[in-house]
Amino acid sequence: MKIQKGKCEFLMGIDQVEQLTTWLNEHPFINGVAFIGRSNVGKSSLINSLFGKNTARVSKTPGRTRQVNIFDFVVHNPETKSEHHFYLFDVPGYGHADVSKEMAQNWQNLLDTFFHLCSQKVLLLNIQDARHPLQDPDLVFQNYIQSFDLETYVLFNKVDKLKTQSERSLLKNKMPDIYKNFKWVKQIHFVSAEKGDGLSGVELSITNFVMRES
Ligand SMILES: Nc1nc2c(ncn2[C@@H]2O[C@H](COP(=O)(O)OP(=O)(O)OP(=O)(O)O)[C@@H](O)[C@H]2O)c(=O)[nH]1
Ligand SMILES: [Mg+2]
Repeated sequence: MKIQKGKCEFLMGIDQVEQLTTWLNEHPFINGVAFIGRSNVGKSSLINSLFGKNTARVSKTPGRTRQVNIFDFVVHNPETKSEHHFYLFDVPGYGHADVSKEMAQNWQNLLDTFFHLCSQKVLLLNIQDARHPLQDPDLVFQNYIQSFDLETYVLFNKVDKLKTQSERSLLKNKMPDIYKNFKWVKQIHFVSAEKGDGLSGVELSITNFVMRES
């Protein structure tokens, strides 16, 4: 089973709560995946690496993805030679301190709407930074998200930035804490959107999930 790279299509970006409510109410049982994580952690980069080069916009400045971006993606099943369509969501990053109160509130409202109304058959991929695991905004998000009962996998991105031995052993030492903390999470992956590390495993997990739920 393979994600058909280059066949992922942008459907729309929604930044209004009312519009998001309407869209989600009209699509109650859809299958798909949602990428969520701190601003600048590499959600859009991961989407591009997994679904095709120019799918999502990658930012130089944090906080660029201000809307819920919705895409259609295709999984090819070589056994049956069939193609299956699913939804992909690029959800705006949380925990960005550098925005106005009003904007932060709008983000929170969008996130609340998204998680309250999104189909139970959507897999949540929570992206975190491999250099800074278990940061405050991630812990807050984790407490928040657990009540929604969505299947969640955590991806630690930017492992390519762990260059020195001491950086790598810092992460290694935190592993027992990480696994203890993420008992409620079904899978943990260590990846690099830039170098491609770990992405074939993530692709397999995504295709397994969406095909199982469809
Ligand atoms: N070294 C390295 N840099 C990365 C990796 N993934 C993303 N980046 C860089 O991190 C920055 C932010 O990436 P984005 O993909 O825009 O992050 P985002 O989470 O979508 O950010 P927002 O949309 O603002 O929430 C960009 O400069 C990327 O090039 C990675 O695996 N390794
Ligand atoms: Mg983004």
